[in-house]
Amino acid sequence: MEIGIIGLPQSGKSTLFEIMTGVKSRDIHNETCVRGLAIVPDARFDRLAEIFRPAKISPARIPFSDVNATGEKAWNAVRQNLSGADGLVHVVDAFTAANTSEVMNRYRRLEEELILSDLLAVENRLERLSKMAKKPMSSQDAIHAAILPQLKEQLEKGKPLRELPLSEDEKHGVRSFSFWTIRPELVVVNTPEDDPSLGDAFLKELPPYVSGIGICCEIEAELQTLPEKEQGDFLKSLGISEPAFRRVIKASFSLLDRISFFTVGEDEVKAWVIQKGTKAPGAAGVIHNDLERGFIRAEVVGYDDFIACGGTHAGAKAAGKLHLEGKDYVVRDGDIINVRFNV
Ligand SMILES: Nc1nc2c(ncn2[C@@H]2O[C@H](COP(=O)(O)OP(=O)(O)OP(=O)(O)O)[C@@H](O)[C@H]2O)c(=O)[nH]1
Ligand SMILES: [Mg+2]
Repeated sequence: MEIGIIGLPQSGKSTLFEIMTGVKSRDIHNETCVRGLAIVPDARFDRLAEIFRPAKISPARIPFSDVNATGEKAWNAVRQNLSGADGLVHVVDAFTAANTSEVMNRYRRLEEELILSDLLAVENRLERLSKMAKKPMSSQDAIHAAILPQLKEQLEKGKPLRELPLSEDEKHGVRSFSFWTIRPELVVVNTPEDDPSLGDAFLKELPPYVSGIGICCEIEAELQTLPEKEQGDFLKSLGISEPAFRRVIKASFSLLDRISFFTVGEDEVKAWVIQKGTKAPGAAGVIHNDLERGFIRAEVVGYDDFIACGGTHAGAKAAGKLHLEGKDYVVRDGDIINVRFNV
């Protein structure tokens, strides 16, 4: 799981990356791609940590990648380093823009480049397929020949592939292309310090299926240099309940269809990240292979039930909210789980 940060040169990609991960990307000069983990803000996790006061806390984290390359090499570096990213954060510079249409043009410029790059890949492949039309096709060739024409049509309309209603099988069939525009994308508009309305106006003009968030990276970077108490006061003075970078991380997390479940105890309270729809043994396997191999049952209580029952397992059990679940149980976001296993 990984989120790649993309954007035109000097749009604020590294600044955003640094705020989210704490890794000073711009000070690292010998790596073209810097990776860092961002803690996923989760009020439920914080509450559980408060209740258990464990020796160790381990919140959910997601990896972000920031590509440090400029000039001619930049596009190749982005392509090489981000082809494995599952989702994209597209940073758009509004802090040097005069008006909304300028921001929109910048956003479109990169989107169009990505669409064109995907279109070239599709056309190349279709051309090679047409040249070998008389030879027997491999199953991979047949899959590509069946799916690619509709992708081509979509891209020729100037539209991203993610808007096509492709089945999971079809997506799987074209996985090896690492298409840019098939991956989920979050637009982050970097707004001017003195005029957040410019970012808001741009976000309103985006089509409804595009998700976007406004942030002023400059202010939030400054905010992080203050002691925690002063950070809170500063946010209050701006009438903001939470810094925008936290919303960017949360939205990136949801972008990938991930959810978290928790394991709790005096030793450790930990949030585990799984794909939505994962069944109990698969979730157990994220904790440890042995737990999946020797899975017997999972003791499960939903977060809200747990809190409503006084924040203890005894309370949840007495209220009939602690369930024993088997191999077919689909884990829900916020489940507190204890795996029973035998190896
Ligand atoms: N005024 C203002 N300046 C910003 C903001 N965010 C970033 N900058 C500045 O813009 C410049 C570029 O920021 P970076 O974060 O390095 O941008 P980048 O997209 O990583 O740049 P490249 O990697 O060179 O493409 C830096 O000098 C930042 O300090 C902002 O919100 N407001
Ligand atoms: Mg950079």
